[in-house]
Amino acid sequence: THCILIGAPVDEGQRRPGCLMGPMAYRVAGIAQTLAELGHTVEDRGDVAPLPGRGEIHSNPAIHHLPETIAWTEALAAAATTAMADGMPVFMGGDHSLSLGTVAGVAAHARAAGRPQFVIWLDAHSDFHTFETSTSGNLHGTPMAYAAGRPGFEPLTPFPAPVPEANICMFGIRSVDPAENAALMETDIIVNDMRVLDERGIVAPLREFLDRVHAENGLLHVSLDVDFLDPSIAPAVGTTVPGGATFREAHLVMELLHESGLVSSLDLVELNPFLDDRGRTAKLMVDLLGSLMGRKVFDRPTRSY
Ligand code: DIR
Ligand code: MN
Ligand code: MN
Ligand code: MN
Repeated sequence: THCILIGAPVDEGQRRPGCLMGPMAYRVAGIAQTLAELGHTVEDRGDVAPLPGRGEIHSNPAIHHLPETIAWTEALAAAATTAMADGMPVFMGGDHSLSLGTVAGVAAHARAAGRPQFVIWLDAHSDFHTFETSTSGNLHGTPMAYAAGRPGFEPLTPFPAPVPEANICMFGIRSVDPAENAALMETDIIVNDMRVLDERGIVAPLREFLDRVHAENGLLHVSLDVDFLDPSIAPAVGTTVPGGATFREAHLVMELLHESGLVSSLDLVELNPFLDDRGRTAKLMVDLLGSLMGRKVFDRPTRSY
């Protein structure tokens, strides 16, 4: 695979400074070497610079950094669409508001290619607020709703090619605000919250979804929020929520994604290196990427599509 590293030092989607250091932390943690050792070609396109922000204000007074977020969204969507034509983009965040742009860019590419877009959202949170429903005003809580084509994102341009609800699958969910919950109840989005993972394990629901992506010849975007992981193994995130994915669950997800051969783009988001413990969270995220890109314990015969 030709892996295209794209830094997205976005910090404006939440209130705890530090996510802007994420791209550099991934580089220091050896992200390029990890991919190269697995036999991939690697191209680091450096960090995306946002276009100039415009002076929008919003009727929801909680919303902050809207002009900056619009600027990031436009710049990242363009970078994503370009990169999709050349290889597999790996977006190194940056907080999760960067996915307003990356998912828009990959979905636009999928539409142009005539293939359905699918999204796997690995996160403690559903990120299903609109600009109108957010009470925190933190726009990292909105990208999933934007990608699903929900209204309420003015003055952002409408999502170019909304991802069908049934093509969206969340894992690890354990913090959902009331407005998000109400909106999700009205959708066909597959919400594998922690209750589902405790009852069924992570493998069965993941395979069900991957089977559909395969059957429909879809493109698959994976968005990995650090807080998907349990805080005991991944402390470097502003919004820790107890009860997250274990080390072994997380690597298993990544290995199954690799075996599927379906992943076409990836976000690594919400790493705040300022909160890290001797780089362990950055290193864990790079190791998870290693599993996603083919690292394994031994060459077991794999189920292949
Ligand atoms: C909360 C927290 N739902 C909010 N969201 C996220 O602020 O809207 N935290 N994404 O990481
Ligand atoms: Mn998130
Ligand atoms: Mn989260
Ligand atoms: Mn947050």
